[in-house]
Amino acid sequence: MSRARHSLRALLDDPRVPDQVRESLAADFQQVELMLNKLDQGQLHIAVFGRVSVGKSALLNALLGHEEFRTSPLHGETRDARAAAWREVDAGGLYLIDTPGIDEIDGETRERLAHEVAGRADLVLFVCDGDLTQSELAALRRLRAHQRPLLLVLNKADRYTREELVLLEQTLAERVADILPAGHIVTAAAKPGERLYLQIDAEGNEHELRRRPPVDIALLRERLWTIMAGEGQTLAAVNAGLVAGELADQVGARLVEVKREVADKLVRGYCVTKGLLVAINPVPVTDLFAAIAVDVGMIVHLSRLHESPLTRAEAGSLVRTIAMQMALLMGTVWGVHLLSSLLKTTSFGLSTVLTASAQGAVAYYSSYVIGLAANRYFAQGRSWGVGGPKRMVQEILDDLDRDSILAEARSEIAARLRNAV
Ligand SMILES: Nc1nc2c(ncn2[C@@H]2O[C@H](COP(=O)(O)OP(=O)(O)O)[C@@H](O)[C@H]2O)c(=O)[nH]1
Ligand SMILES: [Mg+2]
Repeated sequence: MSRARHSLRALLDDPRVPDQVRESLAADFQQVELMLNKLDQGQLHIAVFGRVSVGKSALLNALLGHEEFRTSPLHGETRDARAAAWREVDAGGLYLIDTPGIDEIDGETRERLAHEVAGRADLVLFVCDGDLTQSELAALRRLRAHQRPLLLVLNKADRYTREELVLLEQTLAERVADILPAGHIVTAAAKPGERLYLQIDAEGNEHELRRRPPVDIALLRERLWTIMAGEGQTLAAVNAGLVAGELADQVGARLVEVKREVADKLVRGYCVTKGLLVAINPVPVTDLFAAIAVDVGMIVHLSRLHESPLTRAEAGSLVRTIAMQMALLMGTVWGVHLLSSLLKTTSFGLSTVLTASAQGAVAYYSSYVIGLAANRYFAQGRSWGVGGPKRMVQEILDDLDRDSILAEARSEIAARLRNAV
């Protein structure tokens, strides 16, 4: 119980969860908060689930002892999930949750609701009123997959004779044999309909009488009491732990994704800086030094993002390793870089901006490759992988559409230059 609570709390307070992720998971986090409150207050939730008109609302009313939820022979009386405290059992801690029928709302909403109900409920009463349909079986399987404790309630028992009921129970037990453990089926009559009875009086005259058979939820009530008293809090804690686990997986996946996005933005930012630096700087040789300084800064920044911080010296040697492979693999581009760097001093004129941005674009491109390679290196836990740095740089170069990146870099740098002048 306290383990579950701790893991939930830890997740909520984890400073590594970026605001962006926190926002996109806001709904889930809210569920965690609810779950925490539930645990703190020792709350337990029992939810009904099932097709429309099987008597879900009626069943909860019967348990509560009053007409809390609206029931109707018409479709769609219950529109969303609602809760009521079941005080008879526990003063304030136990809630009964009514839900719409799984066939009275559209597919997407149904999935969401199923997920919500399954996520919140500590026990699900899957209600049916006869043999199970394919869609009921599918829904039952889905709940089971959520590892939710389930009871199958066969309601409207008053509509069957004793013999029919025995047979029906057997059929149901076989159908759900692979979904539910034995003994998880309970019969009930939440709101029996009127029946016609024949009464013969003292004179031997027949009278027709309309009577309602008595409500019969004794089995279900007894079952619920036992479960709640015996394992209620354990169920709640297990449930909270499961939700926390699911959430941790989701957060983990989102973190990886966001990290990739942030890293890409970061790399591009440095690329533009470097491109601009190279384009603007009038002294050609210092271009290269300044450019390397930018790359080193980028690597240090990336290493922090990956929570594996490097010193500038270490980052410098990483840049050298990658740049060396690049030089070997694409000597011509580096040649152009140097050449254009030399050319720049002599090409002052109308086309300065264009020439400068062309050189800047090359610088941008080389930084981009360095950034991608470093990123991969960090993502792999500071490893180049089996083929070493050469293979990695080769793969990155092969994957990149050089011309479009150069064009993009050029227009971006030219735009900034124009703004700057
Ligand atoms: N014969 C009989 N009818 C029932 C029983 N429980 C509910 N009903 C009727 O079934 C209809 C649907 O009930 P409701 O609770 O609104 O179903 P829900 O859509 O599952 O919430 C209503 O007309 C109820 O009176 C029962 O145990 N026996
Ligand atoms: Mg209802």
